Amino acid sequence: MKVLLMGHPNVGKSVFFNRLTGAKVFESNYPGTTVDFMKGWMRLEGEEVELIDVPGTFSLDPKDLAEEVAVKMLEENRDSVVVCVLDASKVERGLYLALEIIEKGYPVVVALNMWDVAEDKNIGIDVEKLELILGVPVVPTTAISGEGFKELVSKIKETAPVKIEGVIESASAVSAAASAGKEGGGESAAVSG
Ligand SMILES: Nc1nc2c(ncn2[C@@H]2O[C@H](COP(=O)(O)OP(=O)(O)O)[C@@H](O)[C@H]2O)c(=O)[nH]1
Ligand SMILES: [Mg+2]
Repeated sequence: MKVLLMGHPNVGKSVFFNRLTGAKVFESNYPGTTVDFMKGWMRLEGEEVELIDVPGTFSLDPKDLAEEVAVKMLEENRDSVVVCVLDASKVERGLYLALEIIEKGYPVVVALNMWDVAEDKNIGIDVEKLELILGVPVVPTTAISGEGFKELVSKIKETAPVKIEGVIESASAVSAAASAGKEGGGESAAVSG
């Protein structure tokens, strides 16, 4: 088993990597390219597990060489758990990539990083509702302070692949409940602010 850190550029993947890995880390170029990535090891329930800081990508439909490498690394590591790092202050933008990775059948943990920034901007995210919709663990994190990391790490071995059809069904159910709630004056969107 390996752990892949994936997400858009500038969401905090490298801060995650540095916080999770020990002293032994390697920087290498992806074979045949100048695209570099970091590889290290993290402790997971007493086991040393390889952690890869995958180049940032907006989607699994690559638009440049770095994105191509990101997609290849995902495909070459079928036995991986993917920690999908999203910027909690721009959560809608990152969800598409998370859904694409879930759809490919990888076990995923979603990190809502930059939680401190989201809080400063008064962006409220209903983490439980998002978890209910996605069917995978969702953990608020602030990588620069380490907040949420203990919980995040504990979810890596717990997560399992989910069917995208299930995600679509639960999203429809939640949105139906939200419109019913609105009629009654309630507020049920997963993201507000
Ligand atoms: N406020 C805040 N800044 C963060 C957080 N995580 C990362 N950063 C900062 O965001 C920038 C991008 O982080 P980096 O790890 O290089 O992003 P990457 O491109 O995904 O690897 C850096 O300046 C980090 O210090 C966080 O949770 N909160
Ligand atoms: Mg980085």
